[in-house]
Amino acid sequence: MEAKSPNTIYLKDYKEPAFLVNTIDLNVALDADLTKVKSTLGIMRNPKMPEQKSLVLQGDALTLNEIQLNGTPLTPADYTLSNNELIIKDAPEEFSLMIETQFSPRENTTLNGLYLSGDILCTQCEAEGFRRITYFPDRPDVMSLYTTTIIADKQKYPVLLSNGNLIDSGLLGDGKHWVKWQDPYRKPSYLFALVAGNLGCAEDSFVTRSGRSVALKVYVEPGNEVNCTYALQSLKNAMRWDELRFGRGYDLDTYMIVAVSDFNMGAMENKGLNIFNAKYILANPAIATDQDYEFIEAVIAHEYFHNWTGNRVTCRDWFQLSLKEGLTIFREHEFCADQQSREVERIKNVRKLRLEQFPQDEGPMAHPVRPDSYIEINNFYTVTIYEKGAEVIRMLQTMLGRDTFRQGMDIYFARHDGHAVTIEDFVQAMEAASGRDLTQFRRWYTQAGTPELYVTSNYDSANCRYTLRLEQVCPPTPMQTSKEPFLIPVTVSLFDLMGQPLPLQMSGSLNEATEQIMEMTQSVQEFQFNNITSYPIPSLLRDFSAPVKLRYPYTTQDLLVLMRHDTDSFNRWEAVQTIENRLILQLIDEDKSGAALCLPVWFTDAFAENLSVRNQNLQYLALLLALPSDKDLANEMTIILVEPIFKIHKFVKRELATQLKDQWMAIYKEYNDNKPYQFNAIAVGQRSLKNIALSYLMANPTDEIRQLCLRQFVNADNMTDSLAALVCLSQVDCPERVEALNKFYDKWQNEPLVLDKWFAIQAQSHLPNTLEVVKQLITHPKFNWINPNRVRSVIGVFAMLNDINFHALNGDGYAFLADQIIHLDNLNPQVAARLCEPLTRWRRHIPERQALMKKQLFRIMSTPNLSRDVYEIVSKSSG
Ligand code: B3K
Ligand code: ZN
Repeated sequence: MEAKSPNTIYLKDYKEPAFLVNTIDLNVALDADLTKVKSTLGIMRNPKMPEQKSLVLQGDALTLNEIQLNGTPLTPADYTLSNNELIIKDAPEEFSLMIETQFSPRENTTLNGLYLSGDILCTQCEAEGFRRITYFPDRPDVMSLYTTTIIADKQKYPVLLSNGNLIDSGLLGDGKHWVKWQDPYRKPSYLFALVAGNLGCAEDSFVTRSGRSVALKVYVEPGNEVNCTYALQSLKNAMRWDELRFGRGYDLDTYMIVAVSDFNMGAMENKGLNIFNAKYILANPAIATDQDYEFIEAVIAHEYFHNWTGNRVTCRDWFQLSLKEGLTIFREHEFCADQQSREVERIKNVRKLRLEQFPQDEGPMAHPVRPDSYIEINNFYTVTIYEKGAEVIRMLQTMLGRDTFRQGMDIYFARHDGHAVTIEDFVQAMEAASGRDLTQFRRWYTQAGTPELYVTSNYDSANCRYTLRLEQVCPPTPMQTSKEPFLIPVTVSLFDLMGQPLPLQMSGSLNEATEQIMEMTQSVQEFQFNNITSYPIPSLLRDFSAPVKLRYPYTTQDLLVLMRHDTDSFNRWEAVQTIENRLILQLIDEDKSGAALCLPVWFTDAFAENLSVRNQNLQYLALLLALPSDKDLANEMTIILVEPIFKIHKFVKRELATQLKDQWMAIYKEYNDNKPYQFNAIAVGQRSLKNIALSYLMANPTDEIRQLCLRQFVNADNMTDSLAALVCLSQVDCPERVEALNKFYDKWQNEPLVLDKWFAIQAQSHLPNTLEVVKQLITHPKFNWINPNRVRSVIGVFAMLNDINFHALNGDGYAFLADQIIHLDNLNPQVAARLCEPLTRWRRHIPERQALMKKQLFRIMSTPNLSRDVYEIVSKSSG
């Protein structure tokens, strides 16, 4: 842990490394209590930085045993050793450096560096974990060739893995064995990995386009091999897809993945040896939901795609993080769209952006896709770097067209393979492919904040001319008070009142099409369309063509036409969302003025219309039928009114449940067909529709409906249906709820990933005693502070997904969260820092809540020995 006021790191201070490490030879004598690492570095001066003479190596929580330069031991007079650095002044031009360090993996509860997960020893080095293993220039622009020898007890650790190829192994006398791995590719230290343990292995193989056979190996706790089939299939799909879509093949003979239980995030793309949170590997219908299957496919593909976007071409420094993360999320989204349903995938991606990234852009942690500064880099693995970064890439593809974009990618790989580069290098590759000047587009990388796009229209029927006036405004964000206009691609179509698309002729263009891209470059700009012979309704920002907030004064009639006829599936869904958001906000106002609540007939009728159109993708239909969540609604309000949102949302859902009860029941019966579980788009669609019907029915539950729900819970052959029923029951105070929760616990108490769901469901309940329940849950024998999945399933879920209880006006929810953050910060700062987020959103709440939230932020702030992680978030948020 650090003392207070840690340093800020600035992009403008970037300097190339003074020394390069060509080779690193690691010798790791593993022991859970005391591991010794001998690291031999082949070092030379960076010819580009001749005037810098000191070799600076980072280290963290290490004991230095020995250091030798060209075989001669150094004495403390030859170097400076501080808490975090080992500096050798006046190092020679070229030399070999041997360093021996030691540390205890068992005591490492940060899950950063080398640590124990159960009985498995494993590593996490991104961003700065390698310095917890040995002293090293721990920065991504130092790329080296790694050879790793691992020595360990053979019985405890029969499997010993590292990056690259196994080149040798042997037995030692004292019950130990050793292996030697060599990675033929240069890599930065953040991609180093090592795993040791008693592991089972599920194997498969993949033949590349060039005819090479790659062995695929997924290592798991023995007994879990049978639950890796879907992960392996997803990996093969991802490998094939990257060959076809981007011409990228795999480059080693083996691709290894290890699943561990204790992991700070989803997974890690270490070269040739991914390490995964077991949650994103293990699946069978009884333990994993449809959503779990979707996540597994996405995360497996994401880490695989990093092999090119991240590993082969890596980042020069951590300010460039979105270079690999934004681009890889974009590739992941495209892959998932091709595997499952493009229309559903797009809606899910945009919802995540709106629910998580837009609020970040409005809060104290707002930062550009390429930040200018940070205190703790781990705090910058954000939805802005990832999701907004992906949207920025998507805009390039939209404007350049798929083929030119692909050429840009080819140029990027050809120019930079094997190097550590910048976002600027990426944009230049796109410029080279397209011949376009992307100067203004670069502002998406440097300016934070979500632009608001105000659109108005004018139809001149006499001259058949239609004009759209667009105005962009980007609110100030920390350190950036005024913004230059962005280049915003706004995809548009026009529909007549009957819903027919109109041919477009933008002035200056000869093309006639029904869809065009308006490239907005000014703060205010008009676009004219000629020969528009009937009154048009604009469908704007089609497929969500830019990460902005669109404001257009649609009438309800306009929205109903778009809901029924828009040819863009995203905007059809968007029309429904807009209708519902508006209606709920209006009912909130009416309720405030004391009027009796009543759902307008036109709305129920329109809703019922969607309910009856079932000749479409059922997963998409389920999305159409889901009301905006409390969080969606909160997003629409300047000041969030927690209780009114909760009350009116519940009212609308209950009304729709009651008035359309027969239709819901009919849907439920039609799709509750008891067919054996299958995971494919059609079956997933049927289950989503059935379960949304169930959730409406349970919004106004009779005895009979509760029994039906309980029956689904008990009889389901799969976790999706069983859990959907349990979620419904958990929101109702009834005997069936208790019965189901107990049954679930009895059945799954020894399956950690399933037990996480049991914890989460209770933490998410809207019932009024939930905070008390949550306090009990963190003292439950199965609660475990060291396991991030478990911590998130209780504390994270309560604080992030249970607004009505977390924001209780007595402030108890906030105090509870602060207590847990303070406690956890001593164990795992990365996870503790993530939990701070709900408290940082105080500006959007009513004054009473603001005061209560700030009080807790100050309390955390005044805790001695805060980690850099928590310090950064809390100090930036409490002002
Ligand atoms: N690159 C890792 C994230 C590392 C996070 C470090 N705090 C996983 C991913 O984005 O694929
Ligand atoms: Zn990633």
